[in-house]
Amino acid sequence: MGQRMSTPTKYRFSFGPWNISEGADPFGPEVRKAFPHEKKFALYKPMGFDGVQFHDDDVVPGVDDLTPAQISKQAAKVKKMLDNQGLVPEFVAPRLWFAPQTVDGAYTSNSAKDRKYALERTLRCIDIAHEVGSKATVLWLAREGTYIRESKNARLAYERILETINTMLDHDKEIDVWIEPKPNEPTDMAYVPTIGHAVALAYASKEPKRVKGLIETAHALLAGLDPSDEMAFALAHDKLGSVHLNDQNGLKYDQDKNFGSANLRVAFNQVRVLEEAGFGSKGEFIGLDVKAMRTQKGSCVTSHLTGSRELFLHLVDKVRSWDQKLEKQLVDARDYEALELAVMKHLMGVK
Ligand code: GLO
Ligand code: MG
Repeated sequence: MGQRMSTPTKYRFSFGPWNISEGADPFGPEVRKAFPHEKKFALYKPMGFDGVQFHDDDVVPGVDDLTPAQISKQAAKVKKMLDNQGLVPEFVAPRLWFAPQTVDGAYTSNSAKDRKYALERTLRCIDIAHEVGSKATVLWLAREGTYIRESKNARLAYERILETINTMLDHDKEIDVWIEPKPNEPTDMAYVPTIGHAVALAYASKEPKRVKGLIETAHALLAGLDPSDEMAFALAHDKLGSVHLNDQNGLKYDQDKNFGSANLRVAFNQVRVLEEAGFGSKGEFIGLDVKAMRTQKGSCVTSHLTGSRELFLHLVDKVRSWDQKLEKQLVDARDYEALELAVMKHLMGVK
């Protein structure tokens, strides 16, 4: 697997308040009692998490209807709450998929008025990130795509996304932009479906160093790609801002399953690639984006989060205890059949 880092990384973990959900899905309502955000913050540390991922309206509910002064006051309140708990706001992402103005996309909407809304909301989001003490904003380009190919001009759409990124970079020099690619859902075909697209946008932007990617396991799998290769590509370009570790059982709706639960070996390889590159040693978080099963009882269910974190740490042990000499020997001999069996036995704990 190449060189091992000399000092083992002490991993820090993050998740977003939306990861503690009430179990609604497109076919049925909530099945668990809602749990207020403020109460969620108190859960992080005891669960072994230090970072909070935010949407802009997780920090400032009803952001569209508030004045800049009101927004700033609420963001300061949340900052204090985080400081009190010793928590770090990892990023703040504009929620550009909820409002009526974003039905046909945000930056790529065919309506100039709606594109203006999207840009203004994004710049407010950057202000919120700044106020709350975060260094990054995330663009999950939820509705930047189409249901039918003829409805938008894709070339123009990519130009509009790039123009937006440049405006964001100008707006606040201290906030970096991380793009979270996803190939589909809620649209049929999304723009920026892979990390390759995101990295190309980064290099095309006016400040390539400040534009990175956030890779989610399930999104890479939905694109038919291997998440560890996607991560390796970003790492090779120093463009991995963060990760959303979870899992996905085949090509269906975005499942956000527990990390490693569907593809243990694929999960092992993600940890292997992150470890080898020393990801996390500069303070990067291991972010989770996992959804509790709707069947799970109780108010405020969190075992999907603690379980995914625990699984990650077990896989770190597996990566660190992997026999690299044997790997080298088998690679040199080009005996990949033996290498495969050795990996599987290692994962199963069989000698
Ligand atoms: C949905 C995305 C979403 C984002 C979040 C942060 O498929 O994974 O959960 O990660 O909104 O931008
Ligand atoms: Mg995600």
